[in-house]
Amino acid sequence: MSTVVVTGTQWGDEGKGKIVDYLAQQADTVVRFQGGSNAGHTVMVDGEAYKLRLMPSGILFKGSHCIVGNGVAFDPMVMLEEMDGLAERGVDLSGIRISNRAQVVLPYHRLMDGIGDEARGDNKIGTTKRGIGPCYMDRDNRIGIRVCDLMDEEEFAKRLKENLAIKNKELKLLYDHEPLSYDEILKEYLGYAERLRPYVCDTIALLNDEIKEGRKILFEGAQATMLDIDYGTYPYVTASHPISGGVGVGAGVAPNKIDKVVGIVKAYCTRVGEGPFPTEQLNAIGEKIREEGHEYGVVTGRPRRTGWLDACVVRYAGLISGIDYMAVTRLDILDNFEEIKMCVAYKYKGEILNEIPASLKVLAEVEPVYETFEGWNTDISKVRKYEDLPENAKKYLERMAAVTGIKLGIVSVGPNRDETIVLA
Ligand code: 2SA
Ligand code: GDP
Ligand code: MG
Repeated sequence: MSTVVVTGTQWGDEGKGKIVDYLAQQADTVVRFQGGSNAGHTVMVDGEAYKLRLMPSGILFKGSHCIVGNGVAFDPMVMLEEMDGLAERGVDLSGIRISNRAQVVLPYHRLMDGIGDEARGDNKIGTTKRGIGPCYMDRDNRIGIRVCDLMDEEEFAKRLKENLAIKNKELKLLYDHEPLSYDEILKEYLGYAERLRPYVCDTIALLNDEIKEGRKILFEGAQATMLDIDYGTYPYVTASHPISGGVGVGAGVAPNKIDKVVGIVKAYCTRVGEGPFPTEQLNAIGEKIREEGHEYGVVTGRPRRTGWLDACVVRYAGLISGIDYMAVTRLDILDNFEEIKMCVAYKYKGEILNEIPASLKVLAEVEPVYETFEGWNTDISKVRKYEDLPENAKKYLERMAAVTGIKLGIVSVGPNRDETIVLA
């Protein structure tokens, strides 16, 4: 391994945090390249849960560099909260590096995300309300405030004044909301700036130097392919690029510098927020998956929607991200099912579709073509070798590899580091 990208293949929460933490054992540096505090990655170490949002999941390894790349919507308040929580638990924070080009999330972004999404009524996206969409909107509108601006008191004060004048007008006009206080935000953010200053640097130069030196770098995707702003179920998507190509724009590392791409595949499917989900099970099976898997949002606590594995979606992710091998997670959650289904194709108006339809109207109406597998009805959490998995579990995995066209590399059978099977 020298440069590896980890990307989610479904609608997020596949267990990327666990696999990043597992792979980070051999990495020198772990990098976030998109998204922000909307991510929720739970990492278990020695039975203790660490819930990370903005912080790269490699933080639990002493000495590793943890980079927040330029493509991240950076919320200094959340970052400091996380840093304080981790420091209290004895985690070494000295490896953190924050890009001076990352866009800063401000209070008006969080506020507008919340009221803006609710105001869409039936068309709401169901965002995490962490201000991610509005922050990227300001970037694209070329009025965003970057970390380098936050580090320059005069520049920050000027830009905040200009932006807040616009935002307060919008808040009043669109939502009849009272204005936010310039003085309060200025004071709050200058306080953050002082605390964060030692960690801020040009991460593009740093990363490219590290690559030249042959250091091992892990790029940690948040969210997933089907939530990608261009490749996902638009408009029910996040505002960034979780696909492997996101590394180029979000970390300043060229495509020819990437050695491997790992796709994380949950053994079934979940989704939080609105939007089509062809294999969703709005029935007792869906409830059983949710309860066995404790499928609730890490950031918001929202119950996740649940359903069978959609191999069409994983195949699509493989294509877009150039996935070299997959890490299948949470196979143990299916331990107590008599029957397990896998969607291997979509049918629309009686015809088999070869591609994931762009039109959400079509996607909402496709009929999943299922294959049914016998369950294994065994506790697999203690299995450490592929050959020791029950035959029915292997049949399920091998069919998954065949339908998606992606090699099987890792099988995860529990949240802890050691509950991991690596295929030779
Ligand atoms: P946003 O806030 O603008 O990114 O929301 C847009 C859509 O993206 C979805 N999204 C997510 N889906 C799954 N997990 C996410 N992270 C948290 C977690 C979510 C939580 O790990 O559990 O705690 O609820 C995540 N982040 C964004 C979101 O649901 C919208 O559909
Ligand atoms: P992420 O957003 O992709 O990092 O995933 P989340 O952390 O939001 O959700 C995945 C959850 O599954 C976390 O609570 C992990 O600790 C847990 N997890 C990861 N892999 C496994 C596994 O193989 N088995 C079980 N039972 N839990 C797992
Ligand atoms: Mg998550």
